[in-house]
Amino acid sequence: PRVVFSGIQPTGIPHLGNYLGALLNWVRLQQDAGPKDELIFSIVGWHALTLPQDPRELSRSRRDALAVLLSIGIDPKRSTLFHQDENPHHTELAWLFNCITPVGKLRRMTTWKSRLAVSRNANDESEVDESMLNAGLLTYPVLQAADILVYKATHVPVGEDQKQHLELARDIADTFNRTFKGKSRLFPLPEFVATPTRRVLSLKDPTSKMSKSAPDVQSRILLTDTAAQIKSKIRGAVTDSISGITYDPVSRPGAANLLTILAACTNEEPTEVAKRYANKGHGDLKADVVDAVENLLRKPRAEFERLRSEDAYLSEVAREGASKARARSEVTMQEIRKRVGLV
Ligand code: AQP
Repeated sequence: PRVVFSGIQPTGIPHLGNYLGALLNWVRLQQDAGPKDELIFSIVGWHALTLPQDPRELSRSRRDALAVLLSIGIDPKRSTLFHQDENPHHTELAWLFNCITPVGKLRRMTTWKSRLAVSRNANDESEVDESMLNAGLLTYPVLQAADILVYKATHVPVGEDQKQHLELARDIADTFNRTFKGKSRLFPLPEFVATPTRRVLSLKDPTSKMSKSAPDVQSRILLTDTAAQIKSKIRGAVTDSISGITYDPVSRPGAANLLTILAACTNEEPTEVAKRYANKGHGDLKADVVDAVENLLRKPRAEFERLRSEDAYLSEVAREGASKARARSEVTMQEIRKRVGLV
């Protein structure tokens, strides 16, 4: 049987990239799961703290993330849905993993390198200085490994941007298995589960991914955006001035991104969709993307609006989810503590 684990940061309302790149897969895996498969989905509050967060906003985002996951169809009776920060086993295991992970490996993570690149730009090309960055930014991939392995997860549906971190998790699992040998290897090596839509790009800068933390709110479509907001954001998406539509992610990333989004909505390949627009303009493509995205988001948005005022229900789901998660990970932690000698 499979153990599926994935997480999302409570850093704002999830966007179309989160949805098409990861969350839609969570729902599909839940639908297709066999009776013995386990599904564990987490809102990873501790990861959000690697960047400065306003406490009141973080608290709201945490709750909103839960409501969004329920509104897209995660069923708390079938899946374990919980707040990571309500299960201390994640940080306990992260500490043990920190003690077997070379710093050099963490410095090679592209997420860390891009943080250094950002500080370099902010500093006007002056020397890159690690002292500007907190240690959490360097070590959070280790916490991610703990998030996954504390449930001995076998399958991890995440966006392509997370692939390198998953490789690290496999590496850490393997190091632990070899360092602390028992009768059998303790951790499975978790597998990446790809979605058909690997990467949704920013509507304003189609060379970077759509992101919750990008300053320009027009660059992303939130799962709770109204029809009017969806229309204005897609109409304003950056494309190019070449006539006719082709799928060319390298030289026409803006148009390719719109084709990717439309293809995800219609369950097709972007190249197939492109053929229909070969003799049409960006305006025609955008009009159809507006309709397709609105159709996709209409139901979850209405469900979110209904759920967001259901305080008692949301608290109850979170409480039950955390309790199930803790009971589940305690079993793994007992084995781990025994192997390392902390008994
Ligand atoms: N643009 C994207 N395209 C495809 N998948 C994406 N994911 C994120 N952005 C895209 C996937 O969504 C899941 C949850 O992401 P997350 O919130 O945990 O972290 P993130 O990758 O850091 O996402 P954001 O939106 O960019 O958040 P901020 O700006 O707060 O860092 C993951 O599986 C991710 O791969």
